[in-house]
Amino acid sequence: MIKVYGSVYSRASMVLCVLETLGLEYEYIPHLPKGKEIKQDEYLALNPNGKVPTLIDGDLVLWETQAILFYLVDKYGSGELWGDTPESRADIYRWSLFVSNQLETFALDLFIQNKFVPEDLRDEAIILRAQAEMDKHVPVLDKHLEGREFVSGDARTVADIHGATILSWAKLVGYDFKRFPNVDAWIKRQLKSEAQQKVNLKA
Ligand SMILES: N[C@@H](CCC(=O)N[C@@H](CS)C(=O)NCC(=O)O)C(=O)O
Repeated sequence: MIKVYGSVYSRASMVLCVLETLGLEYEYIPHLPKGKEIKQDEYLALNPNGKVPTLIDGDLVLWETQAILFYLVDKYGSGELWGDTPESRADIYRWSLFVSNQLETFALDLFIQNKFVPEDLRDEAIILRAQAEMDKHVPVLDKHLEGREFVSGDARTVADIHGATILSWAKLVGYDFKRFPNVDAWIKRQLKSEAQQKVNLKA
């Protein structure tokens, strides 16, 4: 059976959300990002980075969230959450990689600074840079999402689960998405999805 090491409070939530959407059976093995077990030899033998998530499927041991997500929909999606042509898959890769390359670091910086760093120790330079980068790139997504429910094609794909989850980190700590209503609504749709609700119950 597929095994997922990680935590609902980590990037593993995206993997769990894809598994739930596809209705696959899996074993969830809770490992917290701050936990000791991900730095121990047994886990490092699976993922030498000492980070979550890690997926095991038969002989395959896979780390890096996007690689796991793309693997799952390619192998088990039967078209669901995935594209059926090179062009449609390229578009899914494009929007997912756009979020990870242009926005992920900054959404995470905002989340960490505001959630985990005491107010008097927050790094204003990191926060201002993160806000500026978000303000630069989120409008591209907002314009693209005008009149669209999904970021790629006309059905939910792995790019919606991945992208909207990452941007939700910034939303959780008050980044003002009201200026970008299409993105705001897109994130809300992801957070309310049935699969995401099932993932939340594992917390
Ligand atoms: N690029 C990696 C990043 C993995 C990552 O940073 N995971 C975090 C949790 S979301 C973690 O395990 N942090 C623990 C640490 O860095 O010590 C991926 O997408 O899988």
